[in-house]
Amino acid sequence: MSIDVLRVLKSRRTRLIICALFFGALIVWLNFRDHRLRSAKESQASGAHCDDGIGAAKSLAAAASDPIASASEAAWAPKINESASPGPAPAGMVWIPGGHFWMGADEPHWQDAKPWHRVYVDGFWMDRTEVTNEQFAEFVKATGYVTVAERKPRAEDYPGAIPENLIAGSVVFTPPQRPVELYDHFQWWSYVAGANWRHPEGPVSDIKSRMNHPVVHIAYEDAIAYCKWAGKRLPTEAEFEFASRGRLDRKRYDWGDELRPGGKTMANTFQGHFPDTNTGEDGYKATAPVASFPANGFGLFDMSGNVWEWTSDWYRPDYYAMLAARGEEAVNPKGPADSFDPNEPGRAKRVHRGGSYLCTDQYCSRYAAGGRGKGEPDTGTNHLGFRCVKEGK
Ligand SMILES: [Ca+2]
Repeated sequence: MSIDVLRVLKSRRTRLIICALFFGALIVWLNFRDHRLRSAKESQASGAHCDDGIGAAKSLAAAASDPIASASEAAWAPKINESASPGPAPAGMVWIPGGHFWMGADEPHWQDAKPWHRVYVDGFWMDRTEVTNEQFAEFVKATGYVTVAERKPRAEDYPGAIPENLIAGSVVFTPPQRPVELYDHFQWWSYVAGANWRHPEGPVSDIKSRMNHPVVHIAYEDAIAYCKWAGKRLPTEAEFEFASRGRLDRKRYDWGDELRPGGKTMANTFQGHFPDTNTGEDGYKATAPVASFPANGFGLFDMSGNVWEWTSDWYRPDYYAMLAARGEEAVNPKGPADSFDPNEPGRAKRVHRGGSYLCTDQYCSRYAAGGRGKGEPDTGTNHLGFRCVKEGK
């Protein structure tokens, strides 16, 4: 440092300017911090998506405030088809008769699940449970299939990535040791090398005692490959919601309006303080064996909770508003033509449904009926699985 520069720094005027700049920067930083905390609290209050930020680790549809557009629509009554199943049930599947229903949710902050709109779906067969580790192992044994999480990421798919960082793995829920602010998803989601369906928490874990649990760390193409092998396909989002509501009309949960009717636990969700303290009050801190909780009105298990499940629809928060704007019932809707997530623009996502063992009213209550999730097709986690459906004809 030259003598001239030191002389300037020592001058009283310069010291005053430096002090002013320092306090100015401090005020800007404090404002920024307050803004982040405020945003985090608003996000909490608005029913954040459980999966927000997962894509980074590895709601726009301001629909009409009146959820049902007109009195004549309000009088419209849902109707379950009365047709019998078209034949004997394929192994492990249940006949879902299809019909006319209201799709959506009343939750005030779920803008992407509004407005209520009229939907018709044809009847279809649906897997009674989530696909289990045992079932997925049969598929892998028969086909030699290697899941996305088991493959080394290709350099061309991650331009600019350091080659040593392209390691096979998946995103794992890794709870912090103490309470944390809920705006920072990196506090509980980690990319773990070697995590995949055989090793849900990483290389040191296995599934030997979990063969009847839902398979996890399944990317969209893995789910498609399994369903195709089984002669089935993934459900559309509308099929999933029709099936999960189990003959009920616009109830908060798949089983009614009460979370725990008569004190009974109806689904595998999160109890305690999210994300640091999971009390496992419902008997499970992570996945449960499929069908550990009561079936819904169609005889389907875990349509709410346990693991999120892939559907075949692209995600857009304004899709329901688009359907409702047509002013007519949507018949067998298959999702929008493209995807848009305002929280992570540029990342195309498919819809997840049903919520998981990590869902809690403190952070994300999307295990409630009508709750929508979303995720990039190449990304599995240890709370995401799937089940298949089959055409009725
Ligand atoms: Ca589920």
